[in-house]
Amino acid sequence: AFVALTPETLPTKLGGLDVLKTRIGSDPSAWRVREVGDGNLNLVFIVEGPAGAVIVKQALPYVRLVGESWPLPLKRSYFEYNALIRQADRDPGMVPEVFHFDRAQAIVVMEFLNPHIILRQALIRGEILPKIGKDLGRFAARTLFRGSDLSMSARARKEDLALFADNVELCDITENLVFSDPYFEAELNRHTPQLDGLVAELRADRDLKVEAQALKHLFVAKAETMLHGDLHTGSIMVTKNDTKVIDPEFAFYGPMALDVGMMLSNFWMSYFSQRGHEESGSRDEMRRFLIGVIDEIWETFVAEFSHLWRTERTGILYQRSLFEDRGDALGAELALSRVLGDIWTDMLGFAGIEMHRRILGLAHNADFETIADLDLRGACEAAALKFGRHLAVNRRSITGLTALAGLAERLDRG
Ligand code: SR1
Ligand code: MG
Repeated sequence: AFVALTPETLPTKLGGLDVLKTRIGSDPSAWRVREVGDGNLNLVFIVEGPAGAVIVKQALPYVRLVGESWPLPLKRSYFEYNALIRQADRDPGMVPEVFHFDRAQAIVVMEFLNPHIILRQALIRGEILPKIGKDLGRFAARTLFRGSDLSMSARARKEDLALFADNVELCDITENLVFSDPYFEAELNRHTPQLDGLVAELRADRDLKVEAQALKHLFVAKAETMLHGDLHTGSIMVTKNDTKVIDPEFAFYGPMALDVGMMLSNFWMSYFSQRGHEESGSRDEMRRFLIGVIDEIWETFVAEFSHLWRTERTGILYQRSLFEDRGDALGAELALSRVLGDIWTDMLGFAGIEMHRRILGLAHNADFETIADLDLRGACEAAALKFGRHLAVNRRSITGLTALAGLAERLDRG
């Protein structure tokens, strides 16, 4: 039967595993164990010893943020494990290495990333990270392209579609928390009181609600590739020179645009929160950095996706036999433009909706939550909500990131 680990029981429970003895030290009684999980769902332990350290992550049979009243199946750990090994293959070096997986106990033992910190914390501190845009743009392109029918064999892709189709309960969280709850008075919602007027306006905004549901429609029906599924800045760890993507327990087959949109959204939210973190000096350099990162992620994504399209298109979609092999390279390029155009449009929509749910729904972002002055927090959040509404409703007519940077600046100034 499943038993939740504690720092006291962990050495006895896992001390027999050779892989851990090698990585941490042969005497489990000398291991030091700390529970450090600060996410919404799981237990996370750092286990250190004379030979090194590992992370032990264990799912709980309920949502940690809410408690036992919200049960959540342990099998999410199986999806996380399967996603991690596929991402490691599709973009080597970008996810923590997995050392051990125990399906019954919902435990993944993996590489301890040190001295990495959570990207969201780095952005709140105002740290400039020179590699982040390229690393994340490439990660998105490689994992999204290589998990799809553009690249995989039809059988392998359909088998993975079936494997991840069982991640129903985590998809259900996103379906409710991201796409529906922010737009009505759902029980677990909360928001900064200073936003009351704007929240009422958004909940009465028919165009916005239609777009949110159109995006939910894409989320549930466009089973295009294996997504990370929860690719926000709390799911990324960084040093100045290294980027790692963690926590893919929400993985499933869905629209490519979701991962890209959620990622950019969280950088935009960081941008709008900077005003709340200026106690120790201006954050103008940080603002320029964040706008630059958003550009760089998108440009790198497009460049890498295009490169893979031209060099690795081995799946059943847009076969070379219809285009390049018949001397019609232009046809393949036109198809690429169309695919990227659809990702662009939908990415903007997902980005907008993600901003709303982090300000109006259950699960908020530390970027805003750590702003103690509620008037200031409300002003930052209001700018993000308006920006998010623009992205979601006008996504089909937005032609580039430059105009969006201008709008963000105007809203940020208030
Ligand atoms: C009840 S879980 C709330 C949120 O935490 C996770 O990280 C996901 O973002 C989810 O939507
Ligand atoms: Mg998570």
